[in-house]
Amino acid sequence: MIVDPKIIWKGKLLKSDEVDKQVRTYDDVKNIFITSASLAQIDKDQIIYEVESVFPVPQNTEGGLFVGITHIHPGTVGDEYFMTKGHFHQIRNRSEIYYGIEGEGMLILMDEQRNTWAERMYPGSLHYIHGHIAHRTANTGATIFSFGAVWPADAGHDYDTISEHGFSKILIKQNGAPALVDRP
Ligand code: M6P
Ligand code: ZN
Repeated sequence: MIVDPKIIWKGKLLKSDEVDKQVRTYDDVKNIFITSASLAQIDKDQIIYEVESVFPVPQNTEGGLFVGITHIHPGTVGDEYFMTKGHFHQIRNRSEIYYGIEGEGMLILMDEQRNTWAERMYPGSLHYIHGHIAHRTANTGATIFSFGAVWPADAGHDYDTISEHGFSKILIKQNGAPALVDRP
């Protein structure tokens, strides 16, 4: 038997019978930025990023994989680039693959000792995110930054650790270029 694929992933298009779509506005994620909302001068409905995902197996299926694409809009809050919330995996040892598709960005990584570093992302760049490493992405370009992701269905997202303590470094626009600096 020969059948058509159930998922099409072509550039920044992810197509399947059921694509889950999440839209994160500034109002949804304003707390991830150090810059206070009163100084930010940014519309609360401004879209910061969108995530489209396909879940071929139920959540928490051991051995299963999920696939998704994230589109981060261009812009800054103060001098902080638009970015994702970022997370550790709930099951800490679960790894993930990120893959640059369009535009340019940065992958910000932090280990459990709070050491933070970053990798440039661009079309064709592939990033193996080891278990026990928190990950967040930022758009450092002037156009939409899109990247793909593949992660274990049972990894889960631990957002709480990040929303409590943040990453130890933040990515800011300094003289027009990205700089990773200590969180004030
Ligand atoms: C990638 C994957 C998803 C994640 C998304 C946005 O597509 O890692 O699991 O949801 O990025 O990142 P976050 O959930 O941290 O906002
Ligand atoms: Zn993840």
